[in-house]
Amino acid sequence: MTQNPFSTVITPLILLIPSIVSGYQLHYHDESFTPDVVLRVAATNISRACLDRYSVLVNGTSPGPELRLREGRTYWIRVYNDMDVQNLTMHWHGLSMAASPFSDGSPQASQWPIAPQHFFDYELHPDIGDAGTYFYHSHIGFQAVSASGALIIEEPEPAYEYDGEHTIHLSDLFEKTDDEIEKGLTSTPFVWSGETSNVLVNGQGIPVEPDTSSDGCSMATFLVEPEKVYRLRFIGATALSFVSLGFQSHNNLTIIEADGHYTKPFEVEYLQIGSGQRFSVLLRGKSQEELEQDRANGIDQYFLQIETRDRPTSLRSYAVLLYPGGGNDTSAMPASPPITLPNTTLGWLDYQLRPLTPNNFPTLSEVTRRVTVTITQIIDNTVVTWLQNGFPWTEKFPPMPYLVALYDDNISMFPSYDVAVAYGGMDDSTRTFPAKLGEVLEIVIQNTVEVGGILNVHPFHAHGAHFYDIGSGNGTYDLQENEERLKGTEPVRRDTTMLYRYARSGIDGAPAGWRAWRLRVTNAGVWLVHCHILQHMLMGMQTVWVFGDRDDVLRLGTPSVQGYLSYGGAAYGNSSRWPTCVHYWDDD
Ligand SMILES: *[C@@H]1O[C@H](CO)[C@@H](O)[C@H](O)[C@H]1NC(C)=O
Ligand SMILES: *[C@@H]1O[C@H](CO)[C@@H](O)[C@H](O)[C@H]1NC(C)=O
Ligand SMILES: *[C@@H]1O[C@H](CO)[C@@H](O)[C@H](O)[C@H]1NC(C)=O
Ligand SMILES: *[C@@H]1O[C@H](CO)[C@@H](O)[C@H](O)[C@H]1NC(C)=O
Ligand SMILES: *[C@@H]1O[C@H](CO)[C@@H](O)[C@H](O)[C@H]1NC(C)=O
Ligand SMILES: *[C@@H]1O[C@H](CO)[C@@H](O)[C@H](O)[C@H]1NC(C)=O
Ligand SMILES: *[C@@H]1O[C@H](CO)[C@@H](O)[C@H](O)[C@H]1NC(C)=O
Ligand SMILES: *[C@@H]1O[C@H](CO)[C@@H](O)[C@H](O)[C@H]1NC(C)=O
Ligand SMILES: *[C@@H]1O[C@H](CO)[C@@H](O)[C@H](O)[C@H]1NC(C)=O
Ligand SMILES: [Cu+2]
Repeated sequence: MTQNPFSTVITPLILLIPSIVSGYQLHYHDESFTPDVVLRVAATNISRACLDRYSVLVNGTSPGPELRLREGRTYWIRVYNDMDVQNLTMHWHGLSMAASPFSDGSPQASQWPIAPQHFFDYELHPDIGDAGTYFYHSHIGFQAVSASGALIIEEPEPAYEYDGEHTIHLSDLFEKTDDEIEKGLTSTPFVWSGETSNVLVNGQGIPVEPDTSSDGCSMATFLVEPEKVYRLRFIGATALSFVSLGFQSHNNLTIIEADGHYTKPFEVEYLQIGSGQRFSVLLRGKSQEELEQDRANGIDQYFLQIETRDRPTSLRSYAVLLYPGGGNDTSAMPASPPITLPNTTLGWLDYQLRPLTPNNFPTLSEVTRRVTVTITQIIDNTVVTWLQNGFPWTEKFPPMPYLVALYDDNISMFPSYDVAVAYGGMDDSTRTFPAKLGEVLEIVIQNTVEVGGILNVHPFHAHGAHFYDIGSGNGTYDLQENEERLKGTEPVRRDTTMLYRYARSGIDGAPAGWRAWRLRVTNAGVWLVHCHILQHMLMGMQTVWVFGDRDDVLRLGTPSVQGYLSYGGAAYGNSSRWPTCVHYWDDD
């Protein structure tokens, strides 16, 4: 990998000096252009928790470097695909209103993937009010199991006071490679990925199997000082795992943020985090007296205990909370689990969190349309596929990204709103859910029992908008009943919430639990709504939503976007070509 791929003089084929097209500036990002952040993505062998695995890494580590951006300004993030074979995109998880039209990082939805040995300049603009906890991750195949990192949006004055903070990034560690997992899940015979072998904290951990050598690996540590208040930013960057977690002897955790939005303080003893979810909690360090008392009883450090839920077996892993002058043993798990975490997960926080400031929750009378997304499963020649309203969606489905097709005037890929409305929300031929700007949707994700009578949980994530979460329940969604439950509550805006399983088994195809959201449709574009479990995504559990009609979506004007319309097009740089990019927010 060369540090400076641009050592030779380059003559672009088409010289595109800043020009204004439809009000947007087109810029040639040559050496005079300095991105705010550079990320280099490569695939290599890496040992984590004493397991060697060929993994896609951002800047050589997993998680990749933590990014800290400020709200209210524009950033250019240059992402290099230094891999030889694999495609890449980078998604800014939760920054739904902050990505310029081609910058959301969803392959075959908002952009062509970044071809091997190419790079792409993402333009982000976190708005005032977006301050919070996010993460970035690849959106291709199974890459996000390792290719992810914390993305923190900072504000001048946080809404809560604290003395310090720690980021707690959770990820899974699979023994099989991405390639083996992808092939197994998508070809005949179907082969499951296997279960996670560890839940890592900031990429660290020790083997969960006690007979495995843990030479050279250790648990993550978090240093806290007595009586100081810390903001702990939890990031659910797991591929599969839905975890419950809590701290030994520190059971007053105050939730202050969920998925990038502040909440009123809400005290809990433990957290549940599904793939894609984030929470900030305040934790106060013990007093000097309490620490001394504990030390007299032989306790000089405290474990963060993490347990997976709703899988065939529960896996337990740890990190360590340290105090100055206390113990610092990061190589051995406790002889027995220091805390007991509830083994049920149903309905956690539902109807309970409140927004810190009024958030314009749409009442039932404002709802213009209800769309039910019914999830079913089929098995065909051993291959297991998830369907939404009868169809799967994966990045392999559309021949080109929808946004590209729309700019290319390819009418066959533009959804018919009328067809969709007539058939329950989805236009079958494009497999998209269109909505008009100004609509207030109620989206119900309705689960059904899988083939063989089993059930799974699904963390559902929305790109493009934060929805108002209006709860979940068993069986089939009942509007009147839920409206009763919503009385006196103030739903918060989230981007990932859980579809629980209310039983371990049932009758194939029977309704088996729902999750409901309300959504003000304001952000024109092409957006994915999908289960955040990477395996399920590969098995078809994704949907595409098109917000706005043609003119709303095509915000940039056709001539200016040419470089975005082909795989490896002029908006994508490589070692002999600088990219030409539309500046959506940046007007310099
Ligand atoms: C990632 O690595 C590149 C070069 O290796 C470096 O220039 C860049 O600053 C790094 N990015 C971050 C966020 O640390
Ligand atoms: C990674 O490790 C595997 C198994 O040990 C080995 O076959 C492979 O060549 C290694 N790949 C690289 C890029 O080092
Ligand atoms: C990369 O993406 C292009 C465009 O979608 C596709 O044709 C190609 O097969 C992909 N390559 C791999 C290795 O998946
Ligand atoms: C829990 O912590 C919060 C914030 O530090 C504090 O306001 C509250 O009084 C504590 N609750 C208990 C029961 O100690
Ligand atoms: C704990 O030990 C590790 C490794 O020995 C060291 O890097 C770290 O600074 C220590 N931390 C504290 C708080 O003592
Ligand atoms: C939940 O945990 C308790 C012990 O803590 C155990 O007795 C019970 O069987 C568990 N329930 C399930 C459904 O696993
Ligand atoms: C338009 O999209 C369809 C897929 O829906 C594709 O088969 C066709 O080749 C595209 N046409 C053009 C001109 O790109
Ligand atoms: C959910 O409904 C199913 C089917 O009626 C029932 O078997 C199951 O016990 C219910 N689960 C809960 C937690 O109530
Ligand atoms: C860079 O992209 C241009 C245009 O697609 C292509 O002609 C050239 O071969 C590419 N260079 C490399 C090193 O891939
Ligand atoms: Cu799922």
